[in-house]
Amino acid sequence: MPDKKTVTQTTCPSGLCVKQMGVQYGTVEHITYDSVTTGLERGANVLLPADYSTDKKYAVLYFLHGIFGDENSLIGDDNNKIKEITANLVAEERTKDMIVVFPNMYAKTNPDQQPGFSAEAVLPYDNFINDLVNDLIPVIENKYSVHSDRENRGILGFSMGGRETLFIGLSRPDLFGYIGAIAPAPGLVPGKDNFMTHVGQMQEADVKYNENDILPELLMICCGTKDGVVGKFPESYHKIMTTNGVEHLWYEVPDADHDCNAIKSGIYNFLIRWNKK
Ligand code: FER
Repeated sequence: MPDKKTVTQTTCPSGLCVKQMGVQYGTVEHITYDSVTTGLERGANVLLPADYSTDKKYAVLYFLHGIFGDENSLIGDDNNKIKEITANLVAEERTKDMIVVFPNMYAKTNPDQQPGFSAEAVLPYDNFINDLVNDLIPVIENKYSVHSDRENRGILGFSMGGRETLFIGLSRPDLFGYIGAIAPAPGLVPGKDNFMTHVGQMQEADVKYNENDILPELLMICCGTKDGVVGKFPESYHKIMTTNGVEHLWYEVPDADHDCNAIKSGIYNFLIRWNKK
């Protein structure tokens, strides 16, 4: 079983990123749902395995996009190899049978609002936790044949999605047993970068679980060594967690920028640790 404390394979093996003979790859369907949280109809994409069957129950991975993205960003970019890596790892029985949900993370209540680098413009991202918990998860669990326990509910995010993944994962360990942040963006805690000043979703001292919280099975953070967008912010989250005694897995992806190489590595290392028990 892959180690939950160290990473030995920092890049996604290339064989997992190509179509293999005898393996079938999933299909994507677009859904819409009425979001009470936002008062708007919202969209999501769902990657179903090729042999999806209501005779079985699947784990669910929620995969959150970066800033300015939407439900099409991650799965619509073939460089991320999401269909390939997921189906190949399932075929090798190295991860769970799963569906992957790609939400639109900009949970705005004003239809005219646009994302950007200001405190006000990022607020809808911070509101996504409410849409996810109260609207999207119930819709997914009603519509698809899926498990609904925390061991079978994972959350993974890239950049802005990584930051929200950490926020959601720290806030709701009762809901998510597996949590992964790929190159998480600044702003989880107060800080400043070239783009803006961040008030912080929480204080550094609160980047931890409460005494009575159930702890995640996996809390992973990774980042490319050449990330030119979020730089050392992911490492700073690792350091804060270490200071606060939060058990987690931190690793760097050699030579990766803020790009698909970090994403593929993160998917791979997350999924091989989210395996059958
Ligand atoms: C920031 C730097 C990076 C920030 C967001 C990002 C909201 C997100 C980047 C991405 O999603 O790719 O200061 O502030």
